[in-house]
Amino acid sequence: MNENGAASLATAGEELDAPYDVEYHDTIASTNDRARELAASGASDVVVLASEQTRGRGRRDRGWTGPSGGIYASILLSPDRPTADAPIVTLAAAVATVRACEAVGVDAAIKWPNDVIVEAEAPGDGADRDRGGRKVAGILTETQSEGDRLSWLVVGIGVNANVEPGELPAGATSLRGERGTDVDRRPVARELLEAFAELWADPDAILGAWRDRAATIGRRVRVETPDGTIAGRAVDVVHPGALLVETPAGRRTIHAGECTHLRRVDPGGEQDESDGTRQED
Ligand code: BT5
Repeated sequence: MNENGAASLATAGEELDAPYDVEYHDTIASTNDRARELAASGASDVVVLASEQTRGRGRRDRGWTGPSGGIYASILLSPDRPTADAPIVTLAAAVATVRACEAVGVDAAIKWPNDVIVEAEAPGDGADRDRGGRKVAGILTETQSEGDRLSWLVVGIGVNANVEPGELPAGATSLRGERGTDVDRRPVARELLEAFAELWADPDAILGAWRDRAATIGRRVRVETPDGTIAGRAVDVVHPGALLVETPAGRRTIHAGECTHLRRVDPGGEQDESDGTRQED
């Protein structure tokens, strides 16, 4: 299925079944930066949507490669909620992103907390064996608070849609790369925004929906946290988005960190699934 340039994405906001105004840009530095500007001017319930980003941002000052043909969306909200609840929005966005990928036939899963990946089809099978999960989308949530309440929240989602995997960092893939053909970005963007709005309206459904699409639960993981590295088996995710990891020293609750999925290569050892390419959350 081919789409006609950016035209399809440009109209994604028309008759959207979600309570947002959509501001579309063919190209922009960063949709998160624009959403923050809108927040500063008092706006809310706005989506900044773009086909290309020239200075996209990841977490912790990392960059986000944003070639033309992608879907870059930042949703600006002003929820009346405690700041501590903010991670749940990242989980909702991850679920919505998986649903959007599924809308064009790409099976994706969530790597805690903010990566959407396409997993190797069957571990141990074929050339994919050592590649592990390939990152097809990432999420960056930014907040501003007054006291312990949120003033605003921006959840930024970057989906590698009609871009060549070769234009992306190692370990990344795109919807085009997975399907072998371009996708129509309009239904992908609409599913993304509509699924997000549906989950956001029913927060109690978010954790269950996340668990159903999690690649991390049940996996051996290594998580680098501000307090050191924790390795063990990921057993669950709990409100507002913390990962529970069973370690030899007991169960740990991890609120933030860089998570690597590990796989056993022989009875005595483990190695990164990413075959030397570091994959961070
Ligand atoms: C993320 O950060 O995964 C969050 C990315 C959020 C991007 C969206 S796009 C719309 C909105 N506007 C913005 O400016 N940002 C948001 P993190 O977990 O820190 O991952 C960043 C790392 O992923 C980089 O250091 C690269 O290794 C890798 N990476 C960069 N670009 C990528 C891409 N297009 N696809 C896959 N991996 C990428």
